[in-house]
Amino acid sequence: MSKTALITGITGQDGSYLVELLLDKGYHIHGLVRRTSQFNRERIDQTRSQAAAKGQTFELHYGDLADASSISRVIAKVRPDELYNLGGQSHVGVSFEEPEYTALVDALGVLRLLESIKHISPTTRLYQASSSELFGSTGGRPANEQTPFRPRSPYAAAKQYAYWTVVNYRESYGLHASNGILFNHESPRRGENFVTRKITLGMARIRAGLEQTLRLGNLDARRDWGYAKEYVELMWRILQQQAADDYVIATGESHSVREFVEHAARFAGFDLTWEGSGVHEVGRDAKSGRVLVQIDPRYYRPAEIDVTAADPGKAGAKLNWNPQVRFPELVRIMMKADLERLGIRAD
Ligand code: NAP
Ligand code: F7E
Repeated sequence: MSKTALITGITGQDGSYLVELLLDKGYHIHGLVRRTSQFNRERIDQTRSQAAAKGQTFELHYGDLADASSISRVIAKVRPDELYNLGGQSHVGVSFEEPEYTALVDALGVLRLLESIKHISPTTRLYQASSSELFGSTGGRPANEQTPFRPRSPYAAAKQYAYWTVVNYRESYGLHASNGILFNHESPRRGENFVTRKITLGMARIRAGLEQTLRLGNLDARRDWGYAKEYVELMWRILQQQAADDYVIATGESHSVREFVEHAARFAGFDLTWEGSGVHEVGRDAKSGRVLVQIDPRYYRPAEIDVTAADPGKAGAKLNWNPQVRFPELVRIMMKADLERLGIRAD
């Protein structure tokens, strides 16, 4: 018999890939969506039409992670076999500007889901979108499931509350609730104010003559970047395990923002060279002499994580995790998509 999944954050990057995966597996899909002044369902519109054409269930329900009554109403109605909590204020930089809202949604949101599951639908399995931000700065040492947490942003502090609440409800009430501690994962569907997408979109727009320069913050931050489309498969695998547990998901390789810019620029047809230092550093196209990249201190954060590094060994052994898309291929996929969106053929 087909299973039923409820997804919060279904309109986001990860939600949109997860829904495609679960529909392929024959799931009935329900998604929680916020009321917005304009529809923002571009990432799932096509999938929804395809599901309708095949007669597959794909229903959206208004609700908000900040609104407990909407959550319990939807859980009581859907009684999902699996609940994927991908919703939330996901921008670390913005969490310094909106710390209270971030806590309300990212920390207390999962508490509301767990309370509803406990009372209404205790056999529902819950996946919580935890984050590598929990680890803070590990000095370049690869973090695994045993590494202590040291959050460095309101976002990370909220995610830490959520993480431990999931563990606590598992241990106290026997719920099947798991944390996927995912390192950064990107795609052509990534929000435009995350650094990877900002770079690929910016380079494509410069190439198309729509913009002059790309303004960035800390070029030397390093991240373990993987491909979102691959990572959602792991969310599903985590919920198929007999026992609920917590897993680090990452590629095991870290690269700098600077390297990302260099790869993206090359793909867009530029030959980038760096000059100067600090806020005066610029990236110049050696062929034309044009400045393509400038530093804007507005994008520096009050507290930065200089390097994230991961040891995804447990997921490798238990979930058969073996990432296929590595850094250069990820940049290529994103750059190609953004160039093609602007009508520029890219190979
Ligand atoms: P995203 O693209 O920013 O999507 C976030 C989703 O959450 C959107 O659907 C958004 O709805 C929804 N949302 C925001 N506030 C909400 C609220 N108050 N109530 C209900 N829904 C709300 O994020 P993502 O990259 O897909 O990430 C998915 C989850 O994984 C997030 O929780 C994020 O913090 C976490 N995470 C992401 C990464 C990563 O690298 N991508 C790594 C680790 C963890 P709207 O469309 O209406 O804005
Ligand atoms: O920043 C630096 C910035 O905003 C990456 C979220 O999905 O992954 C994501 O959080 C790095 C940081 O992602 C700009 O300072 C430089 O060091 O793309 P980001 P993030 O903060 O790593 C984690 C795992 C999550 O859980 C989050 O939900 O890039 N950086 N210049 C910049 N960052 C941005 N956004 N914009 C810049 O102009």
